[in-house]
Amino acid sequence: VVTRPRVLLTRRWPAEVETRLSARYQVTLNEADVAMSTSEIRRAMLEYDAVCPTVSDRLDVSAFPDRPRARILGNFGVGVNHIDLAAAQAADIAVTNTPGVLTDATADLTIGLILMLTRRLAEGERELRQGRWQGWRPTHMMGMALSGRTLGILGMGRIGRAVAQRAQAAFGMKIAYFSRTPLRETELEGLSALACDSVEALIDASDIISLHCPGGGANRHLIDAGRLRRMGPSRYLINTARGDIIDQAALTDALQRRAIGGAGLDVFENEPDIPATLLNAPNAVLLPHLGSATRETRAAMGMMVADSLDAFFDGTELVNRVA
Ligand code: 8YV
Repeated sequence: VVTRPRVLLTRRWPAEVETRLSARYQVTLNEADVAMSTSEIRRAMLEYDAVCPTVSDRLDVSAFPDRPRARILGNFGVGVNHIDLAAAQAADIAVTNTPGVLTDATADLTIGLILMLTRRLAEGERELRQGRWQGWRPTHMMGMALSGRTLGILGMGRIGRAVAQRAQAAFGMKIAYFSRTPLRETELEGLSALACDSVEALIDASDIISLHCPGGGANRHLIDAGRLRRMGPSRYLINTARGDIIDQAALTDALQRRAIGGAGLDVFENEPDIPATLLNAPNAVLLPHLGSATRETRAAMGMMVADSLDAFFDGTELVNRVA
């Protein structure tokens, strides 16, 4: 008999994906659905042919044992900064991710955060629910109009462009961007956007700065105390990318001193631990990493991982390979 490859899912996945994977593989589910430790992952690397992690797992170099059984890591998500890709490469383990399928969901949520922040939606809801609303008045809880304002996109990849399209088409915003790799005209897909040649120039040109670059590596603390100071009390910062792109302690301090206009955050430096000083910071909107959280998108992400595993074990070409 041919034994079926052993696959570990480190969290519970959408039911239809678990069902599909179980038809072909010996699947082990993390029934408790709690995050696994790096040492548990290291043990799993010795027992399973495929390990499928998420952003809640830390696969640093210590997660890679000598002579692992695992041959592929099918990451549930597009961001792979929680995986030491060099260690995977050295251990000859393939790594795949899920680009594209979560672009719209993440761009939608980014727009949601922009509206929550500039129109003070969370603040207003808290006031009403807590019985503090004094009734309508002309100067009550005024926010900032988006039309004619400039949205600065840091990282003009798939998600950055989808956010820019929405902001320009739906709200009449101007777009500025900074991108490591210059974009070709065709990649802008009809968007009229100002290319900035530095993060500083992007900050200067923008009313709202939204982060859409990968985390980790050189992007760690790209938004540091100096750049927050440059933003000043009138600009807003949005992060639906990765927590470590911002120096979170410096941001918290800037928010507490009202030294920047505000921040809308879906991602954090040490999820799910959020320091109390950030939890109670004025003019911050905080969400629990919901960027890709629609039923449709999470199912599509899982199916994409399943496609990658199938291709790997069929010996066909591995699209979405990152290592
Ligand atoms: C996921 C994400 O929720 O894809 C990413 O990089 O941050 C989100 O879509 C998360 O990564 C799940 O692993």
